[in-house]
Amino acid sequence: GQPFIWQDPFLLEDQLEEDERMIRDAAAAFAKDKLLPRVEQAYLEEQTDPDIFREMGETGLLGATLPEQYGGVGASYVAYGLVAREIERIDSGYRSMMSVQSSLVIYPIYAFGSEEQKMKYLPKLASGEFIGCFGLTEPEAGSDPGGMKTRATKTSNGYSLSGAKMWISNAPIADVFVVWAKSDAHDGKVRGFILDKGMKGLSAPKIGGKLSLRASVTGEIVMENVEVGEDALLPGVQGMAGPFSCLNRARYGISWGVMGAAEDCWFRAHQYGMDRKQFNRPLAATQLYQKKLADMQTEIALGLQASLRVGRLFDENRFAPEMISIVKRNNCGKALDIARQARDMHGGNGIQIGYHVMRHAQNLETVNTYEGTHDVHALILGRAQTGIQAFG
Ligand code: TGC
Ligand code: FAD
Repeated sequence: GQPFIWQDPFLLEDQLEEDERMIRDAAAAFAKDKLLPRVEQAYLEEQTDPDIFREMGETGLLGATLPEQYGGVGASYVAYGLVAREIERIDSGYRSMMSVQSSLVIYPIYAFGSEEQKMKYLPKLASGEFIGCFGLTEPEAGSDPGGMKTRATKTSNGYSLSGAKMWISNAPIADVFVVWAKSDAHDGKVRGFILDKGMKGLSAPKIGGKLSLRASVTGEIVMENVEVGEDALLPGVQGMAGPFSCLNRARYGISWGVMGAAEDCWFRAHQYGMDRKQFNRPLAATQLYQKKLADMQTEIALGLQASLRVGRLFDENRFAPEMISIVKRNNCGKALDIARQARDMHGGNGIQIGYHVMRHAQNLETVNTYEGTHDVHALILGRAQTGIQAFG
């Protein structure tokens, strides 16, 4: 019979295509060589190194699903998920930098942009020469982004944008800002605009003092009558379907990413339990410790299979957003539980930066909240089952 591989209980490895494994291996090597050596200092000092974007770009990890003509490698969405898993094995903040660039900046320009916009932005975003950010959330519109106040007002040769975005990943170091605003020239419908760093009236102050996701810089986007031409408008989409179709991709990637963070916690807790002795025996020889390891293994194996299934459906263009809500919600919630358990299983050492588990647990608090909170995804699924919308 088949020997049981405890680290890969359902033989996920067998279900991947050769080119998916190659991209995954490149991401894993990059994560180990370039990200792991930096993460502790970055986290402690709340410092984001912008060079990481160029290094990710060189390795083909930004906009990997883009066709080659725009600077991508035409990878599958399964491959994209595998990249997220490898990067988040190191830190959720690094995965955030990759996801925002790939799913929230490159994707909308590719899907909804003009040919001129694509040629101007996509190759440089894919190489990491440009850093991008995505402005949807506002101080008073988080779970309900349709309640945004940012406005685009028609001018003689374009638009004037005013408003404030909050909690925006990459914003303080961004060159390119994909911003969503209600446009008076389009019946107040939400439209997407591409803004460039340095435009008059545009600023992106850093939000300091985060106790989570400290290796990824977060900021506001403040727009005070920012004047743009007609060429800043994303022509191909209007309404909330614009930002939501980007979120579908990012949320799907997150469902893989958090499993990487959870695996890192699981493997570290496993090793710690084998090495550490109390009462003259390894911690891993106790029933309670083994039960926790079994729970971690089970949830991670199930979560990865679910993400793989959604990824395959994504690649066949047969996904429904509710499928993504299931895997985003459940995998984030399980990963957070696993990281908290792993922290506990490390005893006092578990609070130290060098043991990595508490950093993951802190990061996963953010990941459980952004891109639709755990409860908001429950309400999306509740609506799909009952036909009754319980949001407002
Ligand atoms: P609702 O009435 O449901 O829909 C409004 C319009 O949008 C369309 N739509 C979608 N289209 C594609 N994909 C989806 N997933 C879609 N969901 C909705 C829908 O068809 C409709 O279109 P139309 O043409 O008929 O108008 O919208 P609602 O306003 O009632 O929405 C409620 C709710 C809760 C589902 C939604 O607002 C929601 O998902 N809230 C969570 C907000 C969120 O996820 N924010 C994320 C901000 S970005 C971020 O966090 C980046 S962090 C990334 C990182 O650093 O890694
Ligand atoms: P709220 O919507 O105020 O929610 C607070 C609580 O109330 C939550 O528990 C929520 O589940 C609950 N709640 C809300 N509505 C309901 C309801 N109807 N029924 C029951 N419970 C409800 N946004 C971007 O646009 N771009 C980014 O790049 C980005 N990056 C981020 C990076 C970080 C580090 C963080 C923390 C956030 C980021 N976000 C970004 C914003 C993120 O998407 C929002 O924080 C998230 O959508 C939740 O919105 P909120 O913070 O306003 O919380």
